[in-house]
Amino acid sequence: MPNLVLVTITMFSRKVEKGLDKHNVFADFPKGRVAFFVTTNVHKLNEARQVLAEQGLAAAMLRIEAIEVQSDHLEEIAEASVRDAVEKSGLPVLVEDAGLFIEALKGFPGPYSSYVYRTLGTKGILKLMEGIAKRNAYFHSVVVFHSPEQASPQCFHGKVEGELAVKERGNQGFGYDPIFEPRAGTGKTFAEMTTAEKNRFSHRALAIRKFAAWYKST
Ligand code: ITT
Repeated sequence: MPNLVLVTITMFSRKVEKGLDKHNVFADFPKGRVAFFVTTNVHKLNEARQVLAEQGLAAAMLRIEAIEVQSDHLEEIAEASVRDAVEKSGLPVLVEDAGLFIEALKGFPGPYSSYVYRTLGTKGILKLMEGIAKRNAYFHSVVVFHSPEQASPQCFHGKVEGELAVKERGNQGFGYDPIFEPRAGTGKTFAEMTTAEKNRFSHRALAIRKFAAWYKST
């Protein structure tokens, strides 16, 4: 296992060192077990990394072009990606698929959150919601772990209920963070919170904590 980890760190550092704060990414490597997180999103990695560190686990970003199937279910999308990532890397890996589900829009954008973010963006969502008083929404995260030794992927879910803001607020975080206020918070949007604050409430932190508990027990 240690050799495998070292080889992977070298591959990884060549690909991502430009876009990332080296200290953040590499700080936890020597601590013990490593979770290889297949993602293109540095913010997701950073959030997961902090939660995993609380549990004494290290996180490494693995940039693999894993397939993303079209489906109405986050779990199906994440499972297909994780199987593909294990096949391509030969490593035990973690994949996450998340989405924002808006009740007044019958769950839209949900599993299409990535496409909708790239096309309509947060401003487009606010436009669709203009004049709508019922603003409840939730984020759902599905974290899936799979490894070459495992028969089938293991799924962990996290959900956070909240409200859609009327205007974008805050400049931290990413994606829909400026327009989402978690109900359990103090009225701040996720983008008005530090990563540590967001991790107290977020869908991703919940799912990653469930994964960490399971991973440590295996
Ligand atoms: P991957 O490479 O891990 O797939 P991604 O950014 O495409 O990174 P997802 O498919 O899981 O991540 O997320 C779908 C979209 O939902 C994404 O484009 C984000 O804009 C948004 N999203 C996911 N999690 C979010 C969060 O915690 N806060 C705000 N927006 C989020």
